[in-house]
Amino acid sequence: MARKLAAGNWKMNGSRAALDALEALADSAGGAAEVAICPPFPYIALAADRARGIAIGGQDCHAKEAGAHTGDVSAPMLADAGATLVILGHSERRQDHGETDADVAAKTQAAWAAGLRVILCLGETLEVREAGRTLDVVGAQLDGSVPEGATAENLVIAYEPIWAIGTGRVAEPAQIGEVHDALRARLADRFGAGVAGAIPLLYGGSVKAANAAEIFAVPNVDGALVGGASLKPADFAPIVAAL
Ligand code: G2H
Repeated sequence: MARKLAAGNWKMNGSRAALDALEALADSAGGAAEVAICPPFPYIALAADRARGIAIGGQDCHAKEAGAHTGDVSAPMLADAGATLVILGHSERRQDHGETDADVAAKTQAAWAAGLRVILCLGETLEVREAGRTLDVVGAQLDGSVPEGATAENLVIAYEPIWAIGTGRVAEPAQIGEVHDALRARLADRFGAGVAGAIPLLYGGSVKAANAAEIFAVPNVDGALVGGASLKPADFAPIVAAL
Protein backbone atom coordinates (compact mmCIF):
# COMPACT_ATOMS: atom_id res chain seq x y z
CA MET A 1 0.00 0.00 0.00
CA ALA A 2 1.28 3.43 -0.94
CA ARG A 3 2.30 5.94 1.72
CA LYS A 4 0.03 9.00 1.85
CA LEU A 5 1.41 12.28 0.53
CA ALA A 6 0.16 15.87 0.48
CA ALA A 7 2.31 17.99 -1.83
CA GLY A 8 1.95 21.75 -2.21
CA ASN A 9 2.68 23.22 -5.63
CA TRP A 10 3.22 26.92 -5.10
CA LYS A 11 3.55 27.50 -8.88
CA MET A 12 4.83 31.08 -9.49
CA ASN A 13 3.74 32.32 -6.08
CA GLY A 14 5.57 32.98 -2.85
CA SER A 15 8.33 35.09 -1.35
CA ARG A 16 10.97 34.85 1.35
CA ALA A 17 8.31 35.90 3.85
CA ALA A 18 5.98 33.15 2.61
CA LEU A 19 8.52 30.57 3.79
CA ASP A 20 7.29 31.26 7.33
CA ALA A 21 4.56 28.81 6.29
CA LEU A 22 7.06 25.98 6.67
CA GLU A 23 7.31 26.52 10.43
CA ALA A 24 3.54 26.80 10.66
CA LEU A 25 3.18 23.52 8.77
CA ALA A 26 5.76 21.64 10.81
CA ASP A 27 3.10 20.40 13.19
CA SER A 28 1.29 18.76 10.27
CA ALA A 29 4.43 16.87 9.29
CA GLY A 30 5.68 13.82 11.11
CA GLY A 31 2.36 11.99 11.08
CA ALA A 32 1.42 9.04 8.92
CA ALA A 33 1.30 11.22 5.81
CA GLU A 34 4.29 12.83 4.11
CA VAL A 35 4.14 16.56 3.48
CA ALA A 36 5.98 18.34 0.67
CA ILE A 37 6.18 21.92 -0.57
CA CYS A 38 7.42 22.85 -4.03
CA PRO A 39 8.25 26.57 -4.12
CA PRO A 40 9.71 28.47 -7.09
CA PHE A 41 13.43 27.87 -7.80
CA PRO A 42 14.82 30.93 -5.94
CA TYR A 43 13.35 29.75 -2.65
CA ILE A 44 14.31 26.07 -2.70
CA ALA A 45 17.56 26.32 -0.75
CA LEU A 46 16.01 28.69 1.78
CA ALA A 47 13.01 26.39 2.13
CA ALA A 48 15.20 23.31 2.56
CA ASP A 49 17.01 25.05 5.43
CA ARG A 50 13.69 25.62 7.20
CA ALA A 51 11.84 22.47 6.17
CA ARG A 52 11.67 20.66 9.55
CA GLY A 53 10.21 17.36 8.38
CA ILE A 54 8.67 18.74 5.21
CA ALA A 55 10.13 17.56 1.88
CA ILE A 56 11.09 20.34 -0.52
CA GLY A 57 10.79 19.97 -4.27
CA GLY A 58 11.20 21.80 -7.55
CA GLN A 59 8.49 22.34 -10.13
CA ASP A 60 10.58 21.39 -13.18
CA CYS A 61 14.12 20.49 -14.20
CA HIS A 62 16.12 20.28 -17.42
CA ALA A 63 16.91 16.89 -18.93
CA LYS A 64 20.63 17.73 -19.08
CA GLU A 65 22.98 17.99 -16.09
CA ALA A 66 24.57 21.29 -17.16
CA GLY A 67 25.30 23.40 -20.22
CA ALA A 68 24.22 26.35 -22.32
CA HIS A 69 20.53 26.46 -21.39
CA THR A 70 19.81 29.99 -20.23
CA GLY A 71 17.18 30.18 -17.56
CA ASP A 72 17.00 26.45 -16.94
CA VAL A 73 17.81 24.51 -13.78
CA SER A 74 19.14 20.95 -13.71
CA ALA A 75 18.15 18.06 -11.47
CA PRO A 76 21.58 17.90 -9.76
CA MET A 77 21.21 21.62 -8.94
CA LEU A 78 17.85 20.98 -7.30
CA ALA A 79 19.34 18.17 -5.25
CA ASP A 80 22.34 20.33 -4.35
CA ALA A 81 19.96 23.05 -3.13
CA GLY A 82 18.27 20.57 -0.80
CA ALA A 83 15.31 19.37 -2.86
CA THR A 84 14.40 15.71 -2.60
CA LEU A 85 11.66 15.70 -5.20
CA VAL A 86 10.51 17.46 -8.34
CA ILE A 87 7.17 17.96 -10.09
CA LEU A 88 7.44 17.08 -13.80
CA GLY A 89 4.97 17.22 -16.67
CA HIS A 90 2.51 19.59 -15.04
CA SER A 91 -0.12 20.64 -17.59
CA GLU A 92 0.99 24.26 -17.21
CA ARG A 93 4.47 23.19 -18.37
CA ARG A 94 3.00 21.04 -21.14
CA GLN A 95 0.80 23.95 -22.30
CA ASP A 96 3.05 26.96 -21.66
CA HIS A 97 6.34 25.37 -22.71
CA GLY A 98 5.24 22.71 -25.19
CA GLU A 99 6.56 19.83 -23.12
CA THR A 100 5.84 16.44 -24.66
CA ASP A 101 5.64 13.03 -23.03
CA ALA A 102 9.13 12.32 -24.38
CA ASP A 103 10.44 15.51 -22.75
CA VAL A 104 8.87 14.49 -19.45
CA ALA A 105 10.39 11.01 -19.70
CA ALA A 106 13.85 12.49 -20.34
CA LYS A 107 13.48 14.88 -17.40
CA THR A 108 12.31 12.01 -15.22
CA GLN A 109 15.44 10.02 -16.04
CA ALA A 110 17.56 13.06 -15.22
CA ALA A 111 15.76 13.54 -11.93
CA TRP A 112 16.20 9.90 -10.98
CA ALA A 113 19.90 10.07 -11.87
CA ALA A 114 20.17 12.98 -9.41
CA GLY A 115 18.41 10.99 -6.71
CA LEU A 116 15.18 12.97 -6.84
CA ARG A 117 11.70 11.53 -6.43
CA VAL A 118 9.43 12.56 -9.29
CA ILE A 119 5.82 13.71 -8.97
CA LEU A 120 4.76 13.09 -12.56
CA CYS A 121 1.59 14.88 -13.67
CA LEU A 122 -0.92 13.90 -16.29
CA GLY A 123 -4.51 14.71 -17.08
CA GLU A 124 -7.03 15.33 -19.82
CA THR A 125 -8.61 18.45 -21.29
CA LEU A 126 -12.34 19.05 -21.06
CA GLU A 127 -12.61 18.33 -24.78
CA VAL A 128 -11.02 14.89 -24.29
CA ARG A 129 -13.29 14.08 -21.35
CA GLU A 130 -16.43 15.09 -23.22
CA ALA A 131 -15.33 12.93 -26.15
CA GLY A 132 -15.08 9.91 -23.79
CA ARG A 133 -11.34 9.52 -24.44
CA THR A 134 -10.01 10.21 -20.94
CA LEU A 135 -8.65 6.76 -20.13
CA ASP A 136 -6.99 6.40 -23.54
CA VAL A 137 -5.33 9.83 -23.33
CA VAL A 138 -4.22 9.58 -19.73
CA GLY A 139 -3.00 6.02 -20.27
CA ALA A 140 -0.94 7.12 -23.27
CA GLN A 141 0.54 9.98 -21.22
CA LEU A 142 1.54 7.48 -18.54
CA ASP A 143 3.13 5.13 -21.07
CA GLY A 144 5.00 7.96 -22.79
CA SER A 145 6.08 9.94 -19.75
CA VAL A 146 7.22 7.21 -17.35
CA PRO A 147 10.52 5.60 -18.36
CA GLU A 148 11.66 2.13 -17.38
CA GLY A 149 13.01 1.91 -13.85
CA ALA A 150 10.05 3.27 -11.93
CA THR A 151 9.85 2.19 -8.30
CA ALA A 152 7.67 3.05 -5.33
CA GLU A 153 10.57 5.14 -4.00
CA ASN A 154 11.29 7.23 -7.10
CA LEU A 155 7.83 7.86 -8.57
CA VAL A 156 4.56 9.51 -7.59
CA ILE A 157 1.79 9.98 -10.15
CA ALA A 158 -0.50 13.01 -9.95
CA TYR A 159 -3.74 12.85 -11.93
CA GLU A 160 -4.81 16.42 -12.61
CA PRO A 161 -7.73 16.92 -15.00
CA ILE A 162 -6.92 20.19 -16.74
CA TRP A 163 -10.50 21.38 -16.52
CA ALA A 164 -10.32 21.17 -12.70
CA ILE A 165 -7.07 23.11 -12.22
CA GLY A 166 -7.52 26.44 -10.47
CA THR A 167 -11.13 26.56 -11.64
CA GLY A 168 -12.84 25.59 -8.41
CA ARG A 169 -14.39 22.75 -10.37
CA VAL A 170 -13.45 19.39 -8.83
CA ALA A 171 -13.75 16.02 -10.52
CA GLU A 172 -16.47 13.79 -9.08
CA PRO A 173 -15.26 10.95 -6.84
CA ALA A 174 -16.41 8.40 -9.43
CA GLN A 175 -14.45 10.19 -12.16
CA ILE A 176 -11.32 10.29 -10.00
CA GLY A 177 -11.71 6.65 -9.00
CA GLU A 178 -12.13 5.47 -12.58
CA VAL A 179 -8.90 7.15 -13.69
CA HIS A 180 -6.88 6.13 -10.61
CA ASP A 181 -7.99 2.50 -10.98
CA ALA A 182 -6.94 2.56 -14.63
CA LEU A 183 -3.57 4.16 -13.81
CA ARG A 184 -2.84 1.56 -11.09
CA ALA A 185 -3.68 -1.26 -13.50
CA ARG A 186 -1.52 0.23 -16.25
CA LEU A 187 1.41 0.64 -13.86
CA ALA A 188 0.93 -2.98 -12.76
CA ASP A 189 1.16 -4.15 -16.38
CA ARG A 190 4.56 -2.50 -16.72
CA PHE A 191 6.14 -2.71 -13.30
CA GLY A 192 4.28 -5.50 -11.52
CA ALA A 193 1.48 -5.36 -8.99
CA GLY A 194 3.79 -4.96 -6.00
CA VAL A 195 5.53 -1.84 -7.32
CA ALA A 196 2.33 -0.42 -8.80
CA GLY A 197 0.46 -0.85 -5.56
CA ALA A 198 3.09 1.11 -3.64
CA ILE A 199 3.44 4.05 -6.07
CA PRO A 200 1.41 6.93 -4.57
CA LEU A 201 -1.37 8.17 -6.86
CA LEU A 202 -2.30 11.77 -6.08
CA TYR A 203 -5.31 13.73 -7.25
CA GLY A 204 -4.85 17.40 -8.15
CA GLY A 205 -7.24 20.11 -9.21
CA SER A 206 -8.92 22.59 -6.85
CA VAL A 207 -8.36 20.43 -3.77
CA LYS A 208 -9.20 22.32 -0.59
CA ALA A 209 -10.08 21.61 3.03
CA ALA A 210 -13.79 21.39 2.21
CA ASN A 211 -13.44 18.61 -0.37
CA ALA A 212 -10.27 16.79 0.73
CA ALA A 213 -11.90 14.12 2.88
CA GLU A 214 -14.31 13.11 0.12
CA ILE A 215 -11.47 12.86 -2.40
CA PHE A 216 -9.20 10.90 -0.04
CA ALA A 217 -12.01 8.39 0.56
CA VAL A 218 -11.84 7.33 -3.09
CA PRO A 219 -10.02 3.98 -3.46
CA ASN A 220 -6.58 4.30 -5.06
CA VAL A 221 -6.25 7.95 -4.04
CA ASP A 222 -3.12 8.26 -1.89
CA GLY A 223 -3.04 12.01 -1.45
CA ALA A 224 -3.15 15.29 -3.31
CA LEU A 225 -1.09 17.75 -5.29
CA VAL A 226 -2.45 21.07 -4.09
CA GLY A 227 -1.97 24.45 -5.75
CA GLY A 228 -3.88 27.46 -4.47
CA ALA A 229 -4.80 25.89 -1.13
CA SER A 230 -1.14 25.12 -0.33
CA LEU A 231 -0.14 28.79 -0.13
CA LYS A 232 -1.50 29.37 3.37
CA PRO A 233 -0.92 26.95 6.28
CA ALA A 234 -4.47 27.54 7.48
CA ASP A 235 -5.73 26.13 4.19
CA PHE A 236 -3.13 23.38 3.69
CA ALA A 237 -2.91 21.92 7.21
CA PRO A 238 -6.53 20.67 7.21
CA ILE A 239 -5.89 18.92 3.90
CA VAL A 240 -2.88 17.15 5.41
CA ALA A 241 -4.98 16.26 8.44
CA ALA A 242 -7.67 14.73 6.21
CA LEU A 243 -5.22 12.14 4.83
C1 G2H B 1 -3.40 21.69 -10.06
C2 G2H B 1 -3.21 22.10 -8.67
C3 G2H B 1 -1.79 21.88 -8.22
P1 G2H B 1 -4.95 23.93 -7.87
O1 G2H B 1 -2.50 22.39 -10.92
O2 G2H B 1 -0.91 21.24 -9.08
O3 G2H B 1 -3.54 23.47 -8.53
O4 G2H B 1 -5.09 23.17 -6.60
O5 G2H B 1 -4.80 25.41 -7.65
O6 G2H B 1 -6.03 23.58 -8.84
